[in-house]
Amino acid sequence: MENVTIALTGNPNSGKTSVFNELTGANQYVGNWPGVTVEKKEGRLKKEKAVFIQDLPGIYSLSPYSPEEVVTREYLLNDSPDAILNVVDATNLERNLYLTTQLLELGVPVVIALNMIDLVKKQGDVLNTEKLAYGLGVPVVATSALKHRGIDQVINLTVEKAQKRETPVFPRYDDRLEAALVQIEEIIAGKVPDTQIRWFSIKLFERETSVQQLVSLTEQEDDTIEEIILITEKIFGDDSESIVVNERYDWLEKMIALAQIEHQESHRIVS
Ligand code: GDP
Ligand code: K
Ligand code: MG
Repeated sequence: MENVTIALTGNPNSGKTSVFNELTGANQYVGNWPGVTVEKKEGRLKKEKAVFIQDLPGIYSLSPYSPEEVVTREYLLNDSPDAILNVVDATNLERNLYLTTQLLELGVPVVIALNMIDLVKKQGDVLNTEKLAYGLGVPVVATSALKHRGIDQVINLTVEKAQKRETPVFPRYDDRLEAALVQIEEIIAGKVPDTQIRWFSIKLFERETSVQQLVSLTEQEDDTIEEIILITEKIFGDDSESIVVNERYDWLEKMIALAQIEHQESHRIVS
């Protein structure tokens, strides 16, 4: 088997290190507080040594504001893992899937481990993993790193997606925002990796300075992008960063509605 590298990514305390330990047989420290893993840790899949697993620092967003965000973001953008295994705390879907919206924009295959599913059950809740997978456009597997459930299934799927390099369809937002993003993409095409163009266009729309520095644009191109942003801000009556945040939450709301099912359907659900 050819080597593949899989990046474990998710919010702090979603269970990344627990999943890492399950997969690799390692014994990394699992702590019930955020920020335990600031450095990356790499291991190999127990049953298939050609699969490298990278445990990344827990983050809430792909912004460059905390050391964890910088380490994780630089790894995901520059070290090109073959797939992202996004560990999601199923008891806190909205906050966790907010990061997912950004991971889907990186041009890397994504598979979701809907972790802590034992706690969801304990609370008497049911989640429809099939509908959620349909909405997100990526596989979703209910897991419990604590009870050793779903881990084999989720890693097998992730390796499969990594081998096929099956990249997700990123979330589509309001047409008025999409129009701006398409125009920015036309300007930066060829100046950023093709697979990451969506991510770069959104970051430039947000006027993120660290990304502006990464893309070499002429002064005129810079001005054109600023014009596009200003027009869009006027249309929305909001600043560009807030526009993106609101669009992400609007999209998430629909995803969460898909996941949370009515009781009469619950007999069809496997978790
Ligand atoms: P990380 O910060 O994402 O690396 O998360 P950890 O692996 O350190 O886990 C955080 C806490 O959640 C620890 O107390 C784990 O034992 C616990 N944990 C991890 N996965 C599960 C799970 O599936 N179910 C339950 N109930 N607890 C879990
Ligand atoms: K932790
Ligand atoms: Mg950890």
